[in-house]
Amino acid sequence: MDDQTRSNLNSLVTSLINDWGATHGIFVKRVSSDRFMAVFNESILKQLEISKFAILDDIRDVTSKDNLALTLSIGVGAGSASLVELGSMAQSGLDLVLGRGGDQVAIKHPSGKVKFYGGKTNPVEKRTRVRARVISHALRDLIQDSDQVFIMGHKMPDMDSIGAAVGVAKMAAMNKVKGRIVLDFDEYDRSVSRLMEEIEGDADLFEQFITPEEALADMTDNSLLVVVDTHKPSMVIEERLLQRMERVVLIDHHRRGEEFITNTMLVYMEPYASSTAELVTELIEYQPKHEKLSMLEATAMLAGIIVDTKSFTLRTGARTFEAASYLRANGADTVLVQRLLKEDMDTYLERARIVETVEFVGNGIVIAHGQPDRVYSPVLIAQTADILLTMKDVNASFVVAERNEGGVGISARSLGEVNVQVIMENLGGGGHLTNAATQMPEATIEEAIASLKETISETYEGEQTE
Ligand SMILES: [Mn+2]
Repeated sequence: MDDQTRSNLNSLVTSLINDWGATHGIFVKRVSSDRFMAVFNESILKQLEISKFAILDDIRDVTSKDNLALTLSIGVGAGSASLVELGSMAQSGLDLVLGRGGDQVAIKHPSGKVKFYGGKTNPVEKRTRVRARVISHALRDLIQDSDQVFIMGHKMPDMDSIGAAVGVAKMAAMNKVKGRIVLDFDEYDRSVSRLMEEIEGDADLFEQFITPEEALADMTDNSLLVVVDTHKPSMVIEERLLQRMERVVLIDHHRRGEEFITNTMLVYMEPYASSTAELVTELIEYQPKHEKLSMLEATAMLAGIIVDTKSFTLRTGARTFEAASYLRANGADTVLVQRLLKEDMDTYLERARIVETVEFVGNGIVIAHGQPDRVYSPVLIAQTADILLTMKDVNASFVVAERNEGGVGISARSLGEVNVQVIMENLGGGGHLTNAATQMPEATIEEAIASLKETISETYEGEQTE
């Protein structure tokens, strides 16, 4: 931007933040062009929490009037008498918030507890090709230093998880190292089982899939573990593998939650990407090309992108199409993807029955629920929430249903105006701004709906007082 605009914006932001400090009795000091330091006490923090950090909205709204939407991200350290500890908690809170897409506040306590506020904007695409190349080369070096590469996705793997794993296995092959995909052969949904049937027909590809037990037996100190499509230790297929392997790489597109795989050698987290398969496709483009992708490998990766974007409608950026184009050029079969994703009549009817229970609770928010004493798969619940979102006048959807493990689960979706992540976090869960979930092991459907309604109205109470 030109100098004049720049300096106007600069003084606008500075005066907004200084006024905010003066109103609340906070000491504020600018420490660099885009950073401020603020000192205040617990009772001021309480006030700020009651106001839900309205300063976030002020900065965003005022600057967006000039088409220069700036967002503020705040990390707070609290609950300790040590200034050193407060400082480092504030910094790590800020890192966390920026990793989640910014426009938020994280308040960290010494107990490790974190409270989040805000987060009303969707992250803007700002990752660069340079970073993809740097990561790809770093990963190539790690692969070449390994005797074998194990790849592991999340429990109940979906197309994205399997597609990304197949892509990473290919990357290992491109570097002449053996790649092996860890899979629990009893645990996946129907579309993945159709993909696995196709893969069984391709002996070279199928022999790369192994059970968690085989992986535990075969791993050495020199092996590399690549975790794809999740960053939560409790979500991976075999947690012991994670604990025992020293060399771990993480590739994921989910917004960062509190629970996080630590001790990694390389982390590639891009909440701006549509899917892990998209990220892995870009990484493959920068690998040595001794080996071409096979039709089935390219198709599995494309299926991952298609499922995670709902056929290129959600979270789709220019680079999603570029990755899809690369896969198509390398033989991905779109008709086969369509066949893998076909659904059966029972599932369709099951979802329709849940949709029938829909209730509007205001602000374009709807709640639907499964039948009591009936267990539904988490995938079906999530799909139903997606479908509700395609209906007219719906901005956000919540589906409540009983879970296999007992208690109930809630799956939440939003078009972006309603932050379902914060609502689900208040009920003990997590996720993205537009896609979140929680589990309530002790609740019945009725109780869960009651607490959900309460949380939703609390969220809106705060908005109206502003
Ligand atoms: Mn995914």
